Amino acid sequence: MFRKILIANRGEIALRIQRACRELGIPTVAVHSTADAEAMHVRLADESVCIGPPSARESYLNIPAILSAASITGADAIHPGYGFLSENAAFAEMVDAHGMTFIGPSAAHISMMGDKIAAKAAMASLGVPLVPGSDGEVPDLDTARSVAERIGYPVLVKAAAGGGGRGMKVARDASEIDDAFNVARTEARTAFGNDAVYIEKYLNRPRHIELQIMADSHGNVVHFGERDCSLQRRHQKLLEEAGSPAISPEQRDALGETATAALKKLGYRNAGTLEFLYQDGQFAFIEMNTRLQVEHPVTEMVCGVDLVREQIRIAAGAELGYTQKDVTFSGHAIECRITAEDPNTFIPTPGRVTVFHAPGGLGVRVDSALYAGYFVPPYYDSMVAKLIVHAPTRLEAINRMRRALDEFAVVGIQTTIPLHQRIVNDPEFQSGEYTIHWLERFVAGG
Ligand code: MV4
Repeated sequence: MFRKILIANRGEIALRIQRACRELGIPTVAVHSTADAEAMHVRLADESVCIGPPSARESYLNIPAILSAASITGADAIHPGYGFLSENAAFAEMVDAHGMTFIGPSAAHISMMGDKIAAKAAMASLGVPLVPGSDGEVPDLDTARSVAERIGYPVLVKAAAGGGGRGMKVARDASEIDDAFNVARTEARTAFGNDAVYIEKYLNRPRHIELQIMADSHGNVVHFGERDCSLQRRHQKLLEEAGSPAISPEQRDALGETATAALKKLGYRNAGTLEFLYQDGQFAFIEMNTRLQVEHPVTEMVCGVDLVREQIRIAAGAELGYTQKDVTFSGHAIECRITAEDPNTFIPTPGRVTVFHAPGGLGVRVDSALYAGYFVPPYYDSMVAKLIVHAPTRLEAINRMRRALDEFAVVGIQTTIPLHQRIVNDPEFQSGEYTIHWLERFVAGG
């Protein structure tokens, strides 16, 4: 097992990782920017190192500073959390080159999945279903036009280096393909320094469903079921559920079997999430995330597993120690991502928190680094708390979430708690029949 783990992150996820380390008896090192000197993740760590000024580029993304901090403190492993350096293959490689362990997949797998064309080619060759589309990169306009004619409009031009909604252009008919292709290409070149694009059939009303998997370095792979992440606004998730209200246990088993077999053949290691679009009873793989995800707690609640603990054990070379049939699903979990934003305009609201009272009681979990007196800095992501509930049925989980949101008191800054209350009180949300477009319309006022 590791001697000491450096956590290359901040906020609630830094606390989440510290908690897993503490339960495993592993000391932790926190790193922080000058703006985060008073942050909870620094207060709760065994040791901390200041790695730079407020801007993330000079602190949480500062690879030399983070590697130096690890080396000075004698850390032998680094957990990247999500965001920041978590999907940076060069960083993973450098951690290894410095004789430390990157808690995550190999640099080669991070880099493969970072290229959406390579990721899709790998998954297709292993029997995972894809959205109809181009066979790899679309190099020129002529190819773009013929691919679009073959699969039928509307189509979506996507950047190979994109993902998470960046660098996509829809062409509704043949009159739009030239512009979509040219604009997507130019944007991809400027945004990612890689102008490779590909084309998919545009699905008009899918759900966004993702599958959590975990693989050890001994060839064992299990899945922990799906999460429904369809409730997004501008590619920011607001609420996630496990399981999906649209998926049956049989569909979950079938998808899980295909996905785990594929990742086993790929030699993938550590935590990973396969993203699918689900429409008309069909799953289509679109991307794979090679990190721990923000919404991992809903999976933990229904499976009764500590995913961060598993990541650490696996990175240290341990075997999973169980098989797919040992993974069971119990009840329903919902997460609300609470941000320091105006709930109507979504403008960030940094400032001092004067009162912080988190809800509690049976089946309620709050992952947050807030405390009364804390100043929410303006430099980073505006998410300040994740409220997760677990209950035997979806209806009970919704009622528990309504109760927990009512109990939550944050004074001093505006938060999106009132918006979450409106969502969970809405009959359409309660019906479970929503697509990726539902929330945009809901926040726009119907
Ligand atoms: C799509 C799609 C429709 N058809 N691909 C957006 C984020 C990125 N991960 C993939 N995205 C989409 N890909 C095809 N072929 C619609 C979206 C999409 C979306 C996906 C998931 C959640 C919210 C979304 C909002 C808008 C568009």
